[in-house]
Amino acid sequence: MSGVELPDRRLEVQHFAVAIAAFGLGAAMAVMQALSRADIPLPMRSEKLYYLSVTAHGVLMALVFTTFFIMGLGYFVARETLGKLEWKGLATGSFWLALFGTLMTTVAILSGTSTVLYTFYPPLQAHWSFYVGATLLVVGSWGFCAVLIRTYVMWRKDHPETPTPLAFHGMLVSVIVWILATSGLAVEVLTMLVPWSLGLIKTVDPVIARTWFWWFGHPLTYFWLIPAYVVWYTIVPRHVEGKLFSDQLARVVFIMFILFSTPVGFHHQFTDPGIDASWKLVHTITTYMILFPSLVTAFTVIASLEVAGRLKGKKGLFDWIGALPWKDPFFASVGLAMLTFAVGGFGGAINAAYAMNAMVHNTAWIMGHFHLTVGTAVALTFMGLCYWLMPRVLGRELKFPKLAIWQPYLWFVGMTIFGGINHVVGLMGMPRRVYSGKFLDSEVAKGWEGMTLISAYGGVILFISSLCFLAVILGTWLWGKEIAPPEVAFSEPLEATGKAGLWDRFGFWTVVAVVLIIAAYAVPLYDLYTMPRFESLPFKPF
Ligand code: HAS
Ligand code: CU
Repeated sequence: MSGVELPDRRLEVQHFAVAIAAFGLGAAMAVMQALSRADIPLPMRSEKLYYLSVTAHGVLMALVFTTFFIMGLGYFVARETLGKLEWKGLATGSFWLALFGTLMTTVAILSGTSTVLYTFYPPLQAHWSFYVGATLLVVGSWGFCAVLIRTYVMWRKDHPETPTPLAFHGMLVSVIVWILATSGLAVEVLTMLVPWSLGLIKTVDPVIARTWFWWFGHPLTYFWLIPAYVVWYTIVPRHVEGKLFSDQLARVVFIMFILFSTPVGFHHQFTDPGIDASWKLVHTITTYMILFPSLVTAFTVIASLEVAGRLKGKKGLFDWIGALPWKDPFFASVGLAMLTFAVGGFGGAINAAYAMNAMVHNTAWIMGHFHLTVGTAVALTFMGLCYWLMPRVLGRELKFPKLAIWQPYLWFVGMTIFGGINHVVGLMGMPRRVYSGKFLDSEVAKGWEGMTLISAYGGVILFISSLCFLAVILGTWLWGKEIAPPEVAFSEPLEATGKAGLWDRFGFWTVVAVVLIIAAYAVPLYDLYTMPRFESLPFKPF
């Protein structure tokens, strides 16, 4: 024992542990899926098992790994920047509730009764415990939101003039986006899916359910992304011995996410009937608004990295790039996540264009898109952050440092192959969510058959990368040498912000966001509920 007294981090560690366990399980399923799509004969390979696995993979990675990781990070940032956490009992209770819900949903999936994929679109119907478990996970996450808001309100009372510490500013925005998003999910699950799965109502309307789902589904992606941006803005510049290029720009970016994350859901429903084209256009315009803060982020983070190089004396046009610590596992993860996001984000702009969306919707392209965005920009940032967090939170030196440095590069290569190929075969017409790339031996499938094999190789590289990550995490946790935890320090901006101002008025921006959501959704939802509709009975293919 090094004799260093560590602060109590049980809450954060519990959250990270659940997140990483979900990641490990999700990764094991992913590699089987990639091989199955390439028609490699696996033992017990079947359609039933494939779709069960895709459901588990999507739920564990996209909903469980992310949510628990973000909650853990939120508590960590709150404690480090505001000095303490209020309502700790609620935080602990919410953790157990969310974990209970997660287990309930996972058991429902693994039992084979809830093969509905991570979007759980009706008329596919799951066992009621799938929906109730997911609800408990969300209710648990609301407890987390309440704790962060309460902590902020109490801190603000004592610091009326201080600008919100930027890292917390970002996490609070993520919380607000989550509350706005999950309000739509609550309507879908509580008024439609739960009563339907319990047999209290016989039918549901798939388009109305999808509309509520995408009210939730798009801001969900920013609930994942914003914490990654918190890392890019407030931890990385400091870590590479640079400075944040502009504190003000970062604050504006986060506030724009409150405003424009939610009123955009129809860009997932361009091909859905019953929604007037003019409303799809409105959501397209807001979608292009929400591209803007990411473009600003690209500018600010690149400028901050350049500042780091300049401070080290680099004077050339690009030599500052080589001066960045590419052999440091944390920086390499984030740097590669950023590079990948430049491509994934560009793909997002293509998806958002009505005419181009028609070419890529429901094809493998979409899989490619979200594996570059959530699967790399976000997930690789979170994995890299673990390398930064573990010495600070556990007071242990990273075990297997060589594996830690290889891991992000393997992920990057694996995902470039997997994501790249899926973009290409998507353009050739390969649908998403298919069990076999042969697609019932159809003629058109011959064009992409060999390529699904290459994408499966990408999947195997990703799996090896996941194993490296898990080995470093477990090794460090169990056997890492005890050290005095390094300092937790956030980036300094080139120019400090003076006093709290417009960008700290979170309540006001939330009200504006609610007005925008009502403007984007009230009329189309009214139309959907009042036009003659055809509801559907449940459908269980397996
Ligand atoms: Fe998306 C579908 C549009 C971003 C996730 N998206 C999905 C789905 C998921 C998802 C999961 O308009 C599938 C849902 C399903 O199952 O059906 N997406 C966008 C747009 C953006 C976008 C406009 N998506 C994301 C992010 C996600 C995510 C972020 C997760 C985290 N997406 C769509 C649309 C669909 C869609 C349609 C529906 C398609 C359909 O038909 O089904 C934008 O937010 C993207 C903005 C990003 C940028 C990139 C900025 C670059 C940065 C990095 C800079 C650093 C560099 C390197 C270059 C403009 C910030 C630095 C240099 C060094 C030296 C290191
Ligand atoms: Cu979206």
